[in-house]
Amino acid sequence: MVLLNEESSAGSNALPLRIKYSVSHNSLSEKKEIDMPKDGGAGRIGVIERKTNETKISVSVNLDGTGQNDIQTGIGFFDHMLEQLSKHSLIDMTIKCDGDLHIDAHHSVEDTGIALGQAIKDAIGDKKGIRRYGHYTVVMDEARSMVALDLSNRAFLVWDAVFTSPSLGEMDTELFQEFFQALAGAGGITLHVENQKGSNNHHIAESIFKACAKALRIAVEIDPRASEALPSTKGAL
Ligand SMILES: [Mn+2]
Repeated sequence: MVLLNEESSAGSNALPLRIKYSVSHNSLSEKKEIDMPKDGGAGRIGVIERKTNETKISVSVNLDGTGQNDIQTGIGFFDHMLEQLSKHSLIDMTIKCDGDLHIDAHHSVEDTGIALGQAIKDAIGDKKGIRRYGHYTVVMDEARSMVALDLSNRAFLVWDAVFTSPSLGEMDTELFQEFFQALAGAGGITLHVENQKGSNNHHIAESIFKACAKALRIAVEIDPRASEALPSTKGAL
């Protein structure tokens, strides 16, 4: 279980931004304080530490960033995709995963998706003012992918993408669906992924991650016309 408590929020001029969070897993429990120096001290931040017998992961995100990232999962192609996710969403991301790659990349990819989803969900917080929905279509040479998402707190993945190559680098292509399933599940995201065209597997994967990034950017942004409103007629999200 991870509890996150954002002590300093947007608008503060104090630097560096201090985040308090506590982490507990199994019988272990620890409390940490992290300094995340950010220009202006503003930002919606999520910090997750996750440790199992299979992976040890730390993730921090700033939704109000510029797309800076430091990503090391031990899986080159996965790093390349996560860098796209950060760069094109403008969400700053630090992702470190130390996983059981001697088995295969499955646990590392899935658990990174879980931790990233949790971090984004925590950073969004009460969802007040966000646009909530986002969709984008990205072309990359012959490939075209569409991602539509709703930060609904209802986890749901619709996956429509087929890879003809079993792997890209050391990453099995079947793990892309596992990643987005984990991201949607932990992030409370209704997530539809559709690859519409493409033959090059690198292009298919990359266009999906870029489309997800652009859709996510739209959805997490504060709508200036409704910055104090919860985007739901239900009154809860
Ligand atoms: Mn590429």
